[in-house]
Parts: sequence; structure tokens; C-alpha cells
Amino acid sequence: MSVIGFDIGNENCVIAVAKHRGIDVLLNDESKRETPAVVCFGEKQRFLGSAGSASAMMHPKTTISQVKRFIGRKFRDPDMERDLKMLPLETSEGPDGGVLIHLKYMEGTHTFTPVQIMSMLFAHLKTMTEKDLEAPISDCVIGIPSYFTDLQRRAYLDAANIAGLKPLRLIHDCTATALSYGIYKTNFQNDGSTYVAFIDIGHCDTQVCIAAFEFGQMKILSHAFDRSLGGRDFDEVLFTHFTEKFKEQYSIDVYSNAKACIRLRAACEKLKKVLSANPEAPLNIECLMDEKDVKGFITREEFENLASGLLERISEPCNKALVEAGLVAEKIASVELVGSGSRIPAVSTLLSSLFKREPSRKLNASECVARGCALQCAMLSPTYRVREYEVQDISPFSYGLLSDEGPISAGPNGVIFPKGQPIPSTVIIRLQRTNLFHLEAFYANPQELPPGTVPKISSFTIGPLLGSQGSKTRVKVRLQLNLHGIFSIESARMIKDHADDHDSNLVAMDVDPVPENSENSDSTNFVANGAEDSTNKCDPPQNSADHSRKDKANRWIPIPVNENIYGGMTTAEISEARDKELQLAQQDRAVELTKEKKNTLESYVYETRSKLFNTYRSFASEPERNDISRSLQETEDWLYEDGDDETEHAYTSKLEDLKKLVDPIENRYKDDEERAQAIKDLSTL
Ligand code: ATP
Ligand code: K
Ligand code: MG
Repeated sequence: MSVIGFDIGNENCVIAVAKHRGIDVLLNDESKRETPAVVCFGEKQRFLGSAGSASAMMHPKTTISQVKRFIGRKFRDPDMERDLKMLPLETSEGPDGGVLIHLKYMEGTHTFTPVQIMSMLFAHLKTMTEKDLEAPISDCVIGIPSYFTDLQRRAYLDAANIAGLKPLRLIHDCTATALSYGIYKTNFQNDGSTYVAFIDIGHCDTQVCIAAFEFGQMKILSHAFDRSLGGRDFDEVLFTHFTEKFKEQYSIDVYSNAKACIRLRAACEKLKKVLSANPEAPLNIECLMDEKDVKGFITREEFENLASGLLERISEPCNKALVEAGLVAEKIASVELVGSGSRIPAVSTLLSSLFKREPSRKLNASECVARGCALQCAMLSPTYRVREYEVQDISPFSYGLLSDEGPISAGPNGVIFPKGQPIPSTVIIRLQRTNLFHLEAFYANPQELPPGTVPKISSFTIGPLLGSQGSKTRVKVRLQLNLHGIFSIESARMIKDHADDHDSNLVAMDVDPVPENSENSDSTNFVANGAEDSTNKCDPPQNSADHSRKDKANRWIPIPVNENIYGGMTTAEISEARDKELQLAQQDRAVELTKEKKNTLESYVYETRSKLFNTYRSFASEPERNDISRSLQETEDWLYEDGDDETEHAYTSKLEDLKKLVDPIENRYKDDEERAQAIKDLSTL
């Protein structure tokens, strides 16, 4: 079984695989270690990854980039509206409030959800990996931003599932980075923890986390983020600057022309990169629009002034992460800067003054997330042995639960899992209910969430409680914050003989239960206090409390739980999306195969022609040569005209026709070769 880590960026994807006792990063078709996160619908097939970005300019309205931005988001979210304005796509609001993407492809118009587009990207990365490993894959670990909501995490799982992948874990990007930093290090101080800050500036976002390292273990102390601050925003500063300049200088309104916008944005991104290594840089675009060539120029200093607002914003998540970790900057032993967006020199300058130390770049800035994911995958994989290393991550949000009889709380602030809760965690709540009842999961503290997030998460219908006959029955519900950082109900059970269950002594014995299903017992919390005195009761979740005791599980019988995720996909929708993906992939393969057959025919024509007047010359009569020559010419002409865009069958049958003429000559030639070889062999005896 293979061990694979995926870093899916807004701009670049990286695949890391455990190989030769180490982690390797795979190369794509262009021998690059990063693959553009682009899905492009061409005339007859999709172009994915690097092929997608190569075809983007030809198909601006059917090329989707930054799909990670839309996944699990509301169309009406103001941030989303701003993002969508930058892309030349046709979009609308879906029935669940999400984003729908409309595009023309082949003969029809198609509508895709961001999950579907994401699954195309996943499928592409999967195919790339399978080609490299020469084996089918499914288990993997995928990096996600720490600010991803429950819905976004589920959307990633759905997309992976549609693509035929099985994520063993969705892991926070910075946690993966911290893992790839910590696992090989052995020189941590013996007394106490070493604190390290990880700052990842990508194309669209900034993530910060602070981790505590000790020998053989790593704990995340805090996560902070700015979801809308990344390399892209620096490009946009340049873009705005030059659109204004060009309006004055050339009287052109770049905004009015989709293609010009794409070209200027791409040029600005290049310019930004040049400025990372040079004090000044020119910008030249031929025929940007209205048949006008444009020229511009900017110094690094001017750029830094234009971007000063963005640079300042980087300190916010950094300060927040420090405060939440309960640390001052002086306590941080190292500041590790990753993500290619952080290559702007002014970013290092700013962080140096904030942390009072020069940030270090010990990690491979573009590969550390994928490498960390592969390491985590190896650790979770039963077939792989990795050194003992404990990774403890925490939840970035607080979760609450509402029942039809009021809020249920585990902690002082009315929450079930507070922000900072270890991932994974489990808690058992005890209720008294009749027949059917409902629970609602929600984010308990909207301030922790990225702007525009709806606090409602999911609703659960639990029951029926068979045999309850209108009287209250004791129920235990096991809630979990799973390894992906998703809130869910693991199971619900009711007491079997509720009629005999009025003796409070019996109750007291029962509230110290063992797990009905103890497979995750290492990170499970068990209710461990006295008799029930209230209807809604549960205990503060703790990580790693193991109170194993012999089960009396036979007294507790499972009851059905129906989960409804707000904005999530149903099983039927997932399987429909899978069918659609298979159909699109088949279409792509058919087109690729046809292209291959066409290429084969084309090369056959050229090769045969050259052989005809060289190696085959003395094996064909003149009429034969003339006849074949004519056929070759006809085929070549056909290939450039009527046969330019034909079916696979048309190419193969043309090839067969030619072979019928050429094969006899080729056979004569081969016979002669063999004879010559035999004579040679004889003479050496
Ligand atoms: P995200 O993490 O937001 O999902 P990502 O992981 O794809 O995105 P990265 O590959 O880490 O993002 O970084 C891409 C960004 O880095 C782009 O904005 C790109 O322009 C920028 N970038 C790359 N090289 C340089 C450079 N030399 N100087 C400045 N910026 C650079
Ligand atoms: K990346
Ligand atoms: Mg990234």
C-alpha cells in the first residue's frame, strides 16, 4: 500500500510519496515539482494541472483556478463575491446557497459545483501518482487550511471520494509543516518545550501556528489566519496600480476586457516575483487591448509602499497566535517561513521586527506541507513503520450543541468542544427522552470563524426509542470531533430495560460506562461522574483519558441517527457526481487515444517515406515504390485536411491500408537481414 500526501493549493499542488525510506516529491509531465491547480474545459476534452494552465488563455471562460476558494462557501458571502469578480467565470447561487459554475463544453452547457471541480483536480493528481508508482492508490492524507469549516472539510472528503481517493486524515497545513519540521529533529532541549512559529503565506491566504516540540512529540498550541491575504493580493495591488496608469497613459480600460485582465494579472504576478530578486522591474505587454502595446516600470520601494497595508496585516494573525499560545515573541526559538507568497523580501523584514529575530527558511517552502502529509499518512498506515512520534493538533473553532430541550454543555461557556480542543476527541452526553428527538450542532463562537460563515453546522434526528411508550428513557450520545476536525455523532444508544430503570443506584453504576465501541479508545473521553440529576448532562471532554472497564454494553442498544449537513451533499448526489466524473474522464481518454492514433499514423507516413528511399529501396520495384509514395502523400494530405479531426477508427484503418502495401516490402527486407545475420553467425563459428 502506498503512502501519499497531497498539498492542494490555490495556485500549486504538490504530491509527496514515501519511497526508498524517505519522502519524495513527484514530478509532473513537465518535470516540475509543483502542478498548477487548474481545470480547463477545452473543445473536446478537459485539460488538468499543467495542461490546464497551458490552455487557460485560449479558454478564459471555461478555465477554473482557485477552486479551493469556493468550496463550501456561500455565493452571497461578500468575500466570495469579491473573489468571483476576479475570475472570468459564469457563476450563480445554488439551491443550498453555494456557488455553481456554468460553462459551455462540447455541445452543451454544464453546471458544476466546486466539489465537482475539486474532484477533477484530485482525480488528476491521483492519476499522476498512479502513473509514477505504477499501482492504483486510494489512501492518502490531504492538507487543509486551519480555517476550513466543517462544511469545507466535508466538501474535501466528498471531492476526494468522487475521485476515488480515501483520505485517512485531513490535516491542517501548518500542522503538516510542523510535523515535517519536528520528526527528523532530535536536538530539542530536555527541559521543557521548544516553541516554534510556522507562517505559511500562500496564493490566497496566510496561516500561522505555534507548536511546542519535545523529544518524540509535537503539540500545536494555536492556529491563527487571515483567509484573504496571500500572494494574489500583492498581485492585485500591482494590477490596480497599472490599470490606473494605463488608463491615463493609453486610454484603455483593462477591466472591460476579460482577456486583457488575465494577461495583466499574470504579468503583475511575474513582476512581483522579479521584484523579490531585483530592486526594480519593467512590465511590457504586446497588444494588451485595442491593439496597443503597453509599457510600465516599478521599483521595489514603490511596490512596498503600495503593499504597505497588506504587509501590516500579516502581523495580525502572528500576534493572535502568540496571545492564544500564551507566549511572548521572545519565547519563540525559531520562526519558520513557508509558502511561496512569503518570498517577498518585505515580509521577512516585517516578521523580523515582530518576532525580534530573523525568520528562517530551513524547510522547503513549497514542499513542506505535502511532505508532512505523506509523513502523517505513513504514521496512519498499518503497513508502514515510522518512528514513534506523537502529533497533537487542536480545533480552531468552538462547537456547541442544542437539543429540543435547550442547550447542552460540557464546559463553562456552554460548549461541547471548545476552541483548542485536541483533535480527535470524543464526549458522551446523557439525556432522557421519549421517542424521536433532535440535536443541532453549531459554532459556539462566531468571532472565531472566517467572516461570512453561517454558524449552523448540522442537525440530527435520533430515534425512535422503541418501547419508550411515552415515558422518558435514558440515552447516551457519543459526540466526536474526528481526525479531520469534523463534528459528528459517532453513535447513540438507549437503555434496554428502561422500565426497570428507576433505581438511582443502578443509574449511578451506569454513568461510568466503557466505550460501546472501543476502537478509538486512546483519544476517547468517558463520562466518569455520579448519578444523573439533570436531563442534559455531559462531562468536560478530555483527551486521552482511558478508563477501560468491562462493558455492560448489552444493556445499551443502538438507536438510529440521521444526520443532515447544512449545505452538504447527499449520498445520491455524490454517486451522481462520480458517474459524471467517470463519463468526463472516459471522454478525455477517448480523445487522448485518438490523438495517439493520429500521431502514430503521422509518424508511420514520415518513417516509411524515408525508408522507402533508403533501407527498402532495393526491396521494392519501381511501380511498388511509386504506388506507396502516392498513398503516403494522399494520407499526409488527408491528415492536414479532412483527416485533421477524425475518429480513432479512421486513423487506425488508414494505417492498416498503408501497412497492407508496405508490409510485403518490409518482410522482404527483414528476411534479407536475417539471412545476412545467419551468414555472419556461420562465419564466426
Ligand atoms: P494557498 O496556500 O493559498 O492555497 P498555494 O499553496 O498554491 O496557495 P504557494 O504555492 O505557497 O500557494 O504560493 C503561491 C504564491 O507565491 C503566488 O502568489 C506566487 O505569485 C507567489 N510567489 C512565488 N514565487 C515568488 C517570489 N519569488 N516572490 C514573490 N512571490 C512569489
Ligand atoms: K502549495
Ligand atoms: Mg499552500
